[in-house]
Amino acid sequence: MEQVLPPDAAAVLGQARRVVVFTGAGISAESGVPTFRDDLTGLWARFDALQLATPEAFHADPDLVWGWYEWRRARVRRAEPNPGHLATAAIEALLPGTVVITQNVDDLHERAGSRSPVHLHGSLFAPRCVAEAAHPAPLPETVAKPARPATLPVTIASADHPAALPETVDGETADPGEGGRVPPPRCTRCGALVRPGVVWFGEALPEAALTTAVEAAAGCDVLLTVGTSGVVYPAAEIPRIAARSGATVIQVNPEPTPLDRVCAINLRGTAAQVLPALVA
Ligand code: BV8
Repeated sequence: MEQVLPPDAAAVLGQARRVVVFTGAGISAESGVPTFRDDLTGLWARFDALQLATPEAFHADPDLVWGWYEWRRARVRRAEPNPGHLATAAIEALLPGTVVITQNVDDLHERAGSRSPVHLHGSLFAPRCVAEAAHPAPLPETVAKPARPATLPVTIASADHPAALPETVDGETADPGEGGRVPPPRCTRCGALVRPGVVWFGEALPEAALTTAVEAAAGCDVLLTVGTSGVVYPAAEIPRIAARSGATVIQVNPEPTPLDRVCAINLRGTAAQVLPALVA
């Protein structure tokens, strides 16, 4: 059935009652945070991000992968939220009940004022012990000191594994630059390696986050999909679930994506240009 395009995205949003904003790496691009499809630079230019963001890569070369995440954390710490993030927070303020769902592992939505974005792929700022699942019981008395002072940029407490990780040393990110391999710190509880608190390819998404996202997509009347190529699953199902549930899906992306065909409105522009116009 030929989609009858609603008159205007801002009007559609203005009449919406339950909105979901679904974001990908593109919303952070204008903050200077590279997307997954940008060419990697420096040491990592030899790799595809899809290769580095895997448990196998970390197992094979923890220093390389940890260094990549330190470099990314440093990039995010130096970045500022852009008008796309700020407009997303403005939509939440205008339409209470708006759910922000992000594939991104940066904290730019939070720093723009979004209250509790649903992180489907975890966070750069929540490293955790690789053996976390192995510590359901009270922790062993012996506490292995990290092999060397942690260079971790943030307080890395993990709810399931409290006080298991080295404290912040200097609060600053140890930016390894373009070519830095950085040995990951050790868990102060069990001595195992600390890993990035993100969901790697081949790993399951956090169940609660995915359930919240699916329920929000199935129950919204408008879903804004912003800055995602729509090819990473199961996250890429979220806009499709909204469309199947009868929501109006509006895409903001300068490029065509596989999501074009499920979108009632395709706004060919960048997040920082288009989103503020939607809430003006
Ligand atoms: C899993 C964290 C199973 C790490 C990331 C079908 C069903 C289920 C799984 C699969 C499936 N088919 C294939 C799979 C496997 C795989 C997958 O989807 N592979 C892809 C490559 C085909 N999925 C998985 O492995 C998932 N896990 O399935 O586990 C399982 C189940 C039970 C038990 C055990 C196992 C896990 C996927 C999560 C991977 N982790 N991130 C990290 O960040 O380091 S995904 C990673 O890609 C990022 O999170 C990123 O956000 C995400 C998606 O990319 P995008 O956000 O879309 O970014 P991208 O660069 O691609 O595109 C940017 C877009 O922005 C572009 O369109 C561009 O035009 C646009 N843009 C650029 N500038 C702007 C802009 N838009 C607006 N404004 C701008 N200025």
